[in-house]
This record gives sequence, structure tokens and C-alpha cells, in this order.
Amino acid sequence: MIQKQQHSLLNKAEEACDLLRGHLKQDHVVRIISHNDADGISAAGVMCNAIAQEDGKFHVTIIPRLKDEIISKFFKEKYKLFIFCDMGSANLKSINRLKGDVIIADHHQTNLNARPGDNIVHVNPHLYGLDGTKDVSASGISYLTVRPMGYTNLSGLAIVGAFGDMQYKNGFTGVNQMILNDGIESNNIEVRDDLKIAYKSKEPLYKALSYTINPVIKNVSGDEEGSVNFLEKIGISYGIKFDELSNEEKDILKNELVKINPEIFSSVYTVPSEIPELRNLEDYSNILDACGKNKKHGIGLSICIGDRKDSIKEAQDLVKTYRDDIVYGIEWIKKEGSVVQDKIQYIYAEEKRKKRIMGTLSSIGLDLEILDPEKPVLAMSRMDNIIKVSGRTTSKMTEKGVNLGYALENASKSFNGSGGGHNIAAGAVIPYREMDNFLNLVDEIVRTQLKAN
Ligand SMILES: [Mn+2]
Repeated sequence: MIQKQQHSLLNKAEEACDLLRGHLKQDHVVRIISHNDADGISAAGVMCNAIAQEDGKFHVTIIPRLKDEIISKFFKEKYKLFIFCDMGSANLKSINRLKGDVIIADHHQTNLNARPGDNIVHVNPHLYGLDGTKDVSASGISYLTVRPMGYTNLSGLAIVGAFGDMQYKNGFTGVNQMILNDGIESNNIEVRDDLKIAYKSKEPLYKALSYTINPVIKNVSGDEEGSVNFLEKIGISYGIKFDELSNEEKDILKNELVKINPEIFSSVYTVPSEIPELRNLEDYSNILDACGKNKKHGIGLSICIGDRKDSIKEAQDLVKTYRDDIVYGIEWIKKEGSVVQDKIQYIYAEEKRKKRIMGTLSSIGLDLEILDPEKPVLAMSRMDNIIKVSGRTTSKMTEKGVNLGYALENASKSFNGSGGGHNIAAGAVIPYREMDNFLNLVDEIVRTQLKAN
């Protein structure tokens, strides 16, 4: 069944590829519009690379969100082919009004009854009953679109986007798995088991371990002192780099880390022909993620299309700042804790450095258990008169009935705000003066959800 569905998706992608090829033959400049996160940037990167390798020309714009008003600006543009990556499936009607042909390479939920116009080739896994949340990202859909032209060398970049959309969990599945196999068979991607310590060859061990948040290591991640203590306890000098350890020491370290979190030793995906900074596809994805979050998507895109000099340095500084902020944030939560209500807890920030990472901090806090995993966390960031809310909980709690998407949607509506999302992670925006009332209402809704279960 799945194979048949994948086959239908591949057929659609091939149709899109034919359309692209036709326009390239006529020397048309391809207009690409994509999303500003790691997946969107790599999706655009996949398209641009393929077009460049076909000696074609492109014009790319990276945007935070596709709205109908934005599409209407493209009405004036005289391009013969538009490609929307990581977006577009929700805007078929407006896109239909574009003058040129259109390829939509998206993986978000789409209205299955909406019919695309004749000018649109709509490539989306949901149309074939495939899972766009876990099994393929937009960079993967872009890859499928250029795959018939033989670009297996772009499989790595397709996987970068899948990492960006957090589709990796104990391995890749579905279309992602297929793309990975393309990469392995064509000798572009290598997979091996390794210790997933951040900045392993760059930073002294205690620092590298404290920077490691994916996966988290209890009492070590985000905690330089905890990291030093851990290394001293197992008899390994903390000031040297991982590569300087003897094989015996590496084994001890590995065994002790695995005891804390088995995921620390698992599959690592690399493109050996890349420069060291981009070789590990997860690192590559972190670099694009940092570019996106800092509104430097231009740098991210230049990296994807081949800049291996200035952009890398600048992007790495962004990643470093981000990691430093996370460590700073974990220290803050450890010291201050959260404000605990009956069934939920919250953290609150006005400081810019904290505000940009509140959602991530909540997830890490729950993983590290410095925040009580039994209570969903609401991270509240104040922006003048409004509060931006990020809600996070654990799968254990969603199994018990918690649905944050529903809770935040309903509670925010009651106070003239808006919100929604998934059961495990959701967001909302509410007026600042209603913060306490909002928190009480979410607390009540979560209590009801737990009781009903
Ligand atoms: Mn995406």
C-alpha cells in the first residue's frame, strides 16, 4: 500500500520535473518562493542547485509565511514558472490566479477536496495518504521533483531539511528513508554509529558536553559545572578535546554517557565530500536553522548553493550565539524554576535573549527534568502589550489526555487572542493584561482533559 502511495507521489513529482525541464529548455528564469526555516531554505537550495546544474536561471525569495496578499504581489510578475516550496498547499485559490505555470512542493496539510487549477502541479504527500509530518519534508519533495534529472548528489540537502523539521526520531521513515537510500547507494551519504557530542573536535570536552542538547544528558547539558563533575567522576580530564582522548578513555566516556541516555550513541549522517562544518547533516541543519531564526536566510541560501567561505563563518557565529543562549537559559531555569499551578507550570521572560528561545528551553527543561515532566509548560514572552505563549508537554502526558493545541486555542479565544497547534506543542498570542486569567483557564482546561481521560 505504502509503496503504491509513494509511487503515485513520485509520478506527480515527475510531472513537475517535466514542467520544470520544459521551462528550462525555453531559457525561462524560474521564480522560487520558499519558507524561512531550515527546511524551506534547503528546499529552495535543492531547486536552485538542480536548475544551476542544468545551466538555468532562478530568482529566489524567502518569506516567513505565505498569505494571499503576498501572492497577489506576484500577480504582476511576468515569470513563466513559479515554484512554491514548503508552502502553497493552503493557498491554491490565489495561486491559481498567477499568470504562469506553478509547481507546489509542499508537505503541509492540505484541503483534499480543493482542486488545483490547470496551471498548477501540486506535489504533496497528503494527497496520497502519506505522512507529511514525519515521512517527508519540503526539501524532500523538492528533491523528488528534480530526482528524475538524476540529482542524487542533492539527497544530502534533502535530508538536511528533514532534520530541520525534526522528522528524525530513532531513524528516518517513509520517503525520507527512500531519499536516504538514494544518497547511500550513490555514495553521497554515509551512515555510521557515533557519539553525538556537539563541537566534539573543536571545544574542550566539558564545554562540548555542556553544549550537547540533542540528545540531552541529564546534569550535564547546559551545565558546565555539572559537566566538569561528571568527567572528574569517571576519571577523564575535562580540559582536553575529545580527539585527544585515548581509545580506552573514549570507550569509558561512551559507556558512561550511554548509561545516562542511550540515544547519545546512535546514527550519524554525513556527506564525506563536504567541508567539515557541513559534513554532518544535523550540523548543516542547525546552521540553516540559526540563519532562519536570525533573519539571515540569505546567508543560509548562499551556503546551500555553494558558498563555502564567508557565509559559513557568519552562520557558525549565529549557531554559537544560539547555543550560548540555550546554556544561559538552562542555567536560568535551574536557578529560578517555573511558577507551578495545579496542573500546569509557566516560565516568563521579558529579556530578549531568553524570549527567542522560550519554546526550545521548555522542551529541553522537560527532557532534563529540571521542569516537572508531569506538568505542561507554558513559556510566556512579553512583547509590549501582548504575550507570546509557547506550550510544551511530553508524549506521556498527551497519552494521559493532555492536548495543548486545543487548550491554547480555546483559552486564547476567551481573551481575544489566538492560538492552536499540536497536542504536544502549541502556541498562542494573548493580551498582556489577561495573562493571569489565561493561565488559570489553561490550568482548568488541562485539569478537565486529564479527568476526562
Ligand atoms: Mn517544512
